[in-house]
Amino acid sequence: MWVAERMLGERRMRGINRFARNARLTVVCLFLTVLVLRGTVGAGRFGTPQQDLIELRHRFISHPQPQQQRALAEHHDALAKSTSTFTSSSTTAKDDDEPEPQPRSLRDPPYTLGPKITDWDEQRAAWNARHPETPPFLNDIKPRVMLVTGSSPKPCENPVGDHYLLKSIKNKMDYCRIHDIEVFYNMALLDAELAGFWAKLPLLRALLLAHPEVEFFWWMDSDAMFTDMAFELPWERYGPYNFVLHGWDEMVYDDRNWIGLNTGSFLIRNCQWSLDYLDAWAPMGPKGPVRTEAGRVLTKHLKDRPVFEADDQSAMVYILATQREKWGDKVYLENGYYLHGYWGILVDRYEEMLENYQPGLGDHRWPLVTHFVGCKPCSKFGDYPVERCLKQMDRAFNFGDNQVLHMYGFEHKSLASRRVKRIRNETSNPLETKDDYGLLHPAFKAVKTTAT
Ligand SMILES: [Mn+2]
Repeated sequence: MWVAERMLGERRMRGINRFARNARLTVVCLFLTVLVLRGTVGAGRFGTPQQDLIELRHRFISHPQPQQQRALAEHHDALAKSTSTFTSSSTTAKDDDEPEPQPRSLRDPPYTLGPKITDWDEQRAAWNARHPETPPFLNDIKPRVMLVTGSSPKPCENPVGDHYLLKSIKNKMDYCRIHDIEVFYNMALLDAELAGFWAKLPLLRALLLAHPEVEFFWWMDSDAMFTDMAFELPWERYGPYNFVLHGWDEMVYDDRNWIGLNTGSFLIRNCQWSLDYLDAWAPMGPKGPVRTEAGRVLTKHLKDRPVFEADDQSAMVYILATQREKWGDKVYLENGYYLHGYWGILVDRYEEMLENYQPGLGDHRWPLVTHFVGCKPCSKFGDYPVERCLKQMDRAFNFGDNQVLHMYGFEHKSLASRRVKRIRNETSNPLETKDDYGLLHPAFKAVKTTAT
């Protein structure tokens, strides 16, 4: 009896101890919850979520714990997003107008795109081994490619700009269908700090990590159009390279010229090297004092660069020119054809090209891409008069579109015309019609997956 009572007492003591431990844990959890929620609750009452986020960030800077900081930020973001889904559209519109967050200062820790990944090649290889149904190469040389492009989440300031964005994506869809390339069109600003020309960086990283089956991502600006629908990229040339841009070695490495390469149309391979490169590329991007100060550095060190905030292209030239030994051997600067072609030297020659050449050449005789650098049809002001830009964009679009219409027996009445005309008589044996440019059933589209 006494023994039983003592055992009961011990058990009760253990119970009390356990309760005390649990209670302490609960209080700690409660404290952490309040700390996290404070951001959200405070946001509604006293400030914007971003301001609170920055306060939170400052709170953690005294005890730097980058992983935890990002997790909190993401948690906070998720909360903010989930509440906004339930609000009315008018409130959502108001949310969109909320004041800009306080920009990152030069004293803040440098911008990072996300948690550091060091074994992506292994992770990706393991995933691909488990998914033989989507091999990263469609045949011996042709990689699985995804073309990535996009435009602002907002309608264009100049309403006609939206029509040109539509033409631009239609043009890309045509090329990609013919060449068996997937398309991703982005309209979301994934990271407010990297708005503008830098937005492609977080986007490419997100896609790269979500699509281990894709070997190459092909970034293309919305102001660039395909003008050679028959030109297939020389993939065999890029085997040893991870980054392919239009450019010239001497202009980048010797002259450090800011237009020695162009970042309006480039290929980036899905691999660890590319993640590392994106990490090295991003820190000059954050909007505000960081981007402004980085712009000063770039203008000082690069040839002929005007004074303006840091852009991704100048940063790329700067990195390659100053750290050639680190990155140079994996970067291919292409000038054998127009991966990017400056519109100023091409658009007035379309008639001459039509007279002398055929699609499929990709170079100055029949440019793969015509890029309207400096034309801003979506905004009110660009570097060139809007009328000239729009007229030439129509010509470029029709030049490319003629090759598409050709497959179906039509073409534009002229490069300036939206109207089309028949180019051959209809026949009762349609399958015997000659496919002049070989675009209907192109050989490069035929998937010859190597048997496993
Ligand atoms: Mn562009």
